[in-house]
Amino acid sequence: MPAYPRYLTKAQLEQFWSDGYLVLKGTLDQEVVEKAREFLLDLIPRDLVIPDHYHANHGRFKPHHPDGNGSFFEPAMLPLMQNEALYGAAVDILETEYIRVWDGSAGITLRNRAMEGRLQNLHLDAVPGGPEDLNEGFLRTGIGIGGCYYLNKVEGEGGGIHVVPGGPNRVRDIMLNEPDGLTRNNGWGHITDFSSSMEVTGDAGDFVLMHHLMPHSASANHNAAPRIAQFTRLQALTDDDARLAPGPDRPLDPAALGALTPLGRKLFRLAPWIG
Ligand SMILES: O=C(O)CCC(=O)C(=O)O
Ligand SMILES: [Fe+2]
Repeated sequence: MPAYPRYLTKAQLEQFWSDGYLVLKGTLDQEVVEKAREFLLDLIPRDLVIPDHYHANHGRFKPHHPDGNGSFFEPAMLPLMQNEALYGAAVDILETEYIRVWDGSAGITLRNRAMEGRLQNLHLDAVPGGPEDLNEGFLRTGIGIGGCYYLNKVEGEGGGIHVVPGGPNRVRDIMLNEPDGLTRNNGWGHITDFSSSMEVTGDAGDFVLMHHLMPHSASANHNAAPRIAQFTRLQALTDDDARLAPGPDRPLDPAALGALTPLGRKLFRLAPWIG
């Protein structure tokens, strides 16, 4: 009897390892979706004066804190990061219970009919640190997973994230077998090895879960509804790291600390997984 999957179906796990991504349907309750969406909409100033520290490109807005940090760990956003269904999927994919959560940034794409398709180069958000990471194990379960919650319905040409089905397996092969595997495609920030990609549509409350070797990109929104998304990433901890509790990269304020579940405390590394 194999240890995994425990939470995903066998078919979902197989699909993840062949396509490199999976849409987890209905991971969030409607009330959670609405609170998170309201929180993110409130980050767009009513007078539409966009702060210098926000990213704003081609109709896509990425709010940041004035110090340049893009993580939003406020109580309205925490149910997304300590979500049981996403954690369960991560356990099955990363093959460990000891996992940390990070990112927590947001991306809002407004209707902009001047742009077509991808708004960015196909790229990876996480790359191996060096030749020591170029092994099958790290490139499968070590590099982690990440993706976005849709907080509104995302229909075709509605700003959904673009992915390359099967991309992570092809990227892994290139990294392991080509002499320039680490550096090609501009260090994987501007991928030219693959040219076609597809938009992932979904409903409010879905999570588009991708392997970190998935070439991906934001896309243009031709529809009336904004594309409101939050990004959550998960990475396996070693057993040694699972004994430690150094806390998250960005500290949580008292209200956020009070909104954490026991699972959330471990995912944010405020409590150790072991001991
Ligand atoms: O907003 C999206 O759909 C994807 C954005 C993205 O991949 C990025 O900014 O790194
Ligand atoms: Fe990205």
